[in-house]
Formats: sequence, C-alpha cells, structure tokens
Amino acid sequence: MTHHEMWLPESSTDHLRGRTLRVDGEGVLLDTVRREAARAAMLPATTDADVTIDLDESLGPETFRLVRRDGVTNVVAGDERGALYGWFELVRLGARALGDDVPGQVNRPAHAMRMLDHWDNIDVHPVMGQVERGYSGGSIFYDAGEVRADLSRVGAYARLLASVGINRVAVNNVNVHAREARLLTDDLHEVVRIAEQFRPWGIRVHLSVSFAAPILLGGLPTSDPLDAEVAQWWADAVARVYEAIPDFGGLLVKADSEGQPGPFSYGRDHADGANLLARALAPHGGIVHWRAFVYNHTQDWRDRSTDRARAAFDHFTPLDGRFDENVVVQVKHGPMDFQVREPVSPLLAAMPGTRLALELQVTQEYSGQQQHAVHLGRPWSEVLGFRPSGDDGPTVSELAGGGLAAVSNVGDDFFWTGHPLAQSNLYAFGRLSWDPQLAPSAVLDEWIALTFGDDPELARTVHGILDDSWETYESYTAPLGVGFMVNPGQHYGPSVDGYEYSPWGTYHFADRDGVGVDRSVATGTGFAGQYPEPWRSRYEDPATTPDELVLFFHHLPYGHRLHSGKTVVQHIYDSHFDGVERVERMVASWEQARGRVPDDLFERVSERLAEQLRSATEWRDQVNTYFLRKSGIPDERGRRIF
Ligand code: BDP
Repeated sequence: MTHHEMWLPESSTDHLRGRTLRVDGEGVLLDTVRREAARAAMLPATTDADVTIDLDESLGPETFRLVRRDGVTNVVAGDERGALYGWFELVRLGARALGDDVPGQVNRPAHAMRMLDHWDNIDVHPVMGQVERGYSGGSIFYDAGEVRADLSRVGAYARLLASVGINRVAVNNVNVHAREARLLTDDLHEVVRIAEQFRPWGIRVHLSVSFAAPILLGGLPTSDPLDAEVAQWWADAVARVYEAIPDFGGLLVKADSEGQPGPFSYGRDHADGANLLARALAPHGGIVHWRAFVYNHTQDWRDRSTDRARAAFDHFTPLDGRFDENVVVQVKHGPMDFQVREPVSPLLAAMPGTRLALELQVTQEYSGQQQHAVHLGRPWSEVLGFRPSGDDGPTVSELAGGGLAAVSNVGDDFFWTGHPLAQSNLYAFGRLSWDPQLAPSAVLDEWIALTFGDDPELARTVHGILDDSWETYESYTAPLGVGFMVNPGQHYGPSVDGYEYSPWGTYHFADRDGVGVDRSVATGTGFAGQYPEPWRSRYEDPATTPDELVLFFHHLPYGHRLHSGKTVVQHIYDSHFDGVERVERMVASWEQARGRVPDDLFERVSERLAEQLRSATEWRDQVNTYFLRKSGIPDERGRRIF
C-alpha cells in the first residue's frame, strides 16, 4: 500500500463479500461499478442476485433509489452516474444495504456542480511550494516540473471523490504561473492523461487559465477581451482542448486579483472578461468559473475609507444580468478570506440574474493548516443553511445555483491530508455538496464508521475530538469574528499585529479603548448595508449583531457587554483559557485510540495534537497578553497573563 485508503478501506465492503450482483446495461461507469463489485469480492450474476443495478431514465441525472423487494436490493439509477453513486451508497450503508430497512427515498444531488479546486503548481514555487496553501506534501498530479508519469494515485483519488459525489476537479492553481499556463496548449496531451484517470469515476477535469494567455502562449500583443483576434485565439485553444478531452469541464479564472492579469488592464469589466471565455466554451458545453475574489491588495493601511469586505459586492453587483449563461461567478463564503468566522458574503444574495457558486476552503489555510484537528462540517453547514434575507428567504445553498467548489486538502502524503483526521473535511465537503441538509455531526459519524470500522469506543473518541473542534479553534485564535492576527505570508500561528500595517486590507484596529472594525452604515465603512433586511439592520447595531461576529462589524470598547453577559475583554481572556483546556482534553482523549488504530496513524495524530497544544498555548498567551497590555484591564479571575 503506497497510501492510506481513507474512508474506503477493504473492510468497508465486508458486507458485500460473496454476495451476487447483476448490473444491467453497458457503459464506462457501469464497468467501474462491475470492477468495484469484483474488488469487493461480489460474484457476478446473470439472473437472480442479492443486488441488482439497473437504469431508469425517468429518475433523472445522477439520481438513484434503493428498492428492497423479495430479499433483493435493487439500485434503480437515472443514469450511469446515478448507478455509481448508488453503488457507493451500498458501501456506506454497511449491513443495512442488504436488510429490509434500506432507506427507500430518491437520492438526487442538491447541486449539479460539486467541484474541488487544486491549487497545485507543476513547478515548486519559490514561496508557496508546490501546492499553494497545501499542507500534505507535494502534488498528486505533478512532480519534478512535469505531469507525473505514474498517475495511479490520481485514479485512487478519483475513486474516493466519486464515493462522495464530487463530479468536477480543477487540476491547477488559480494563480497561474508561466509553466502551468501551458497546460492549456503545449501540455494538453498531459491533461488528457489526467482526464483519463478521472473519467471512469464520472469526474470532469477543469483548468485554471491565465487571462493573459493570448499574450503568454499565443504571442498576441494584447489579451483585451473585446479584441477579435483574442476571441479567436481562445476559441481555437478551447476547440483543441475539446478535441483532446471531449468531456472537459471548463475554465477557472482568477482575474485582476492579487496580481493576476485581467480585463481591468484594458478598461473592460469582469463581465467582458468572463463572457470572452464563455463564448469560446459554449459550443462545447463548457463552463467558465469566474472568481469574485477581487479586491485591492495594495491598500494603504492609513486609508480608512477602503474596506476589503466590500470589494466583491462593489465590483460584481453592477454586472448582474450581464454574464452569459455558461458563466458561474464563484464567491468565497465570507467577504474577506476564508477566516474561521466571517459573516456570509452579501454578494451571494445580490446577484439574482447570475449563476453563483459558493467557494469553500477544505485545505486548512486559516484553520490550523492540518496541524490542528479542525473539522469543518459544522461551519459549512451553517453557511449553506444561512438565509441572508431572513427566515422566509432562500438559503445560501439555494442561492448557489452554480453549485459548490472547494479548495482541496490532499497531497502526496501517505495519509493524503497530513493530519489523518483532516480526511474528514474532504468527506464532509462531498457529502454536504450532495445534500446540504445533512446534519454535520451525522456526516462525521459516517466518516468515522467507514474509516475506523465498528469500534464504538474509538468512534466516541474521534467524534469527541472533532465534533466541536472548529469552535475550539475559534476560541483560542482571533476573537469575535475580527479575523486574521496570523503570521503574515504563511498564515500559521499568532501575530496579533502581523497584518495591522500591511497593504492587504485586514485590520483589527485595536487601541487602548477597544477593538474591531466599524462596518456600520451610520459611522463605518457601510459594509453592513450590503445585506438585505433583516441582516442589514441586525448587523448595523452591536445590540443585534451576534456575539461571534460583533468585532467584524463594530469597534467596541473593551468593557462593552456581549449578549453572553461578559465584557469583550473578559470574553477574550475566558475563551482563550478555555480553548487551550479543550485542546488538553483532546490530547488526553486521543490516548484511548492507542492500539485501536494503526500505529503510524496513531503516531501522526499524536504528533499533530502535541503541536496543536503548543500552538494553541502560544495563541492564548499572545492574544491575552496583547489585550491586557492594550486595555490595562485585568482578568476577573486573576489567571496568569504575561
Ligand atoms: C488566499 C490565499 C492565497 C490565494 C487566494 C485566492 O492566501 O494563497 O491565492 O486566497 O483565493 O486565501 O486566490
């Protein structure tokens, strides 16, 4: 075994071994199901069987339903993908799959597009390494400046993704450097090889492209989106891609953002830019994912009128209705940047005439970098279920008609994700993009059962460590939604003022009297006004802003009393002491897993938990000390602050 099997160990199909299966129909994905069945040591049958799989188009795409009749479990699927997903449901259900209480409801994904984005570079980038914000070793796609000769691990990855319903993958970084730009042209034959690994699993490949590709690769003098030659260049390049990869998914673009080229250089806007690519893709059924992560990253910290949180909304809402049908505007879940706690981006509720995708970060850039055990199912579920225009309005999931996309967290590490428990995040993203209404803690339990098998005590231990681990992380890092306070550049560990005088637009404005960013309409940056009612009014006033976000929206005195009854500064002290105690309990409880999981996995998690405790302690002491020194207000409970 060259890598860990994540949630599909051999034992996950024990209940199917020796049973008979009949698959009716022909096709690449049905062949995959047949191979999976053989791998599970099921026996092929032509007539009577314990399990049958057949297609019934009336169910619709990607859909399946389990029907139990006369001792036979029948998977009825709307198409081949549905059959594949139905197969993995049989795996997930364990013994229940062959019992009379199989769940019989129709299973249909809530989102047609369920995508993972890889921020992988072919070359090792001098600052970012090979995988930008990757914490799991090198890329599974690339090595030594080339696409890997042996891509079998990509195939293993595709299988894991298909088992949780992922159907699209972008295979290179949104920051497209010169080497990676060539995947679109000179190295297309290599992308063909990657697509071959994904195809049997129903997953379409996408590429990140540089908006300057016509200059970089085509030798044109411009990449102006309204230039006819530029449009022709894209049309030709895309046509070549589809000739080589008929099921190619489309292009992903980061433009005019953090130094990437874009339409602004030509006085054009993002609708002009996105539509240029959309028109090249349309004849082939392709899609352009155009990211809304556009802001000024060279801000002067002295300038209090610019608010990065406003940027995506300000840039994109005027363009609503102008994007072609095959454009998906991809919006980060928060208005800033994947912080552990942010309000939901108001842009998601402000583009009724545009297809939007929600972008999440599975890789734990700002949530402990896979050194800390942080399970993200809970915050994602909160975001997906949030209703920006109040209880009668749509959820974020419903507003994201263009589906879900997330930055992947895997690499060539034996455990795929560095921290073995971070596998749970990949799993949860897939399951929640299939059904955003699944209870995150039930999804966590599914993952635990598949990964660790039937050991109730171990399951309790792992559940106990992960279930509220996001709240734990939040409690010892930046308080009350204010965000950042991380070391600049690599973003790991505390540095309270690390970004305070930087050009990146991420400030907390702590002074001797208080902390937080005034984003109200009345006295601040006006960001709160980007929300529809009732949230616009709720966020406008500290009295109606939820505690956990209050410093995102308001600059408050240290003595301000929260809904919890605590003052801001006492909350900071209490949550930081509490957070470290929670990590101490995590460390202690992992001891229960000794001897119940493979030694290498036990050791890896132990090492990471030790680092988490060290780091959490550092966070606690730096943050508490900083605020004690700024405010001069002692801890009510007299605990040690430095
Ligand atoms: C930030 C990351 C940076 C990414 C950027 C993005 O720090 O590496 O390039 O997001 O999403 O969070 O484009």
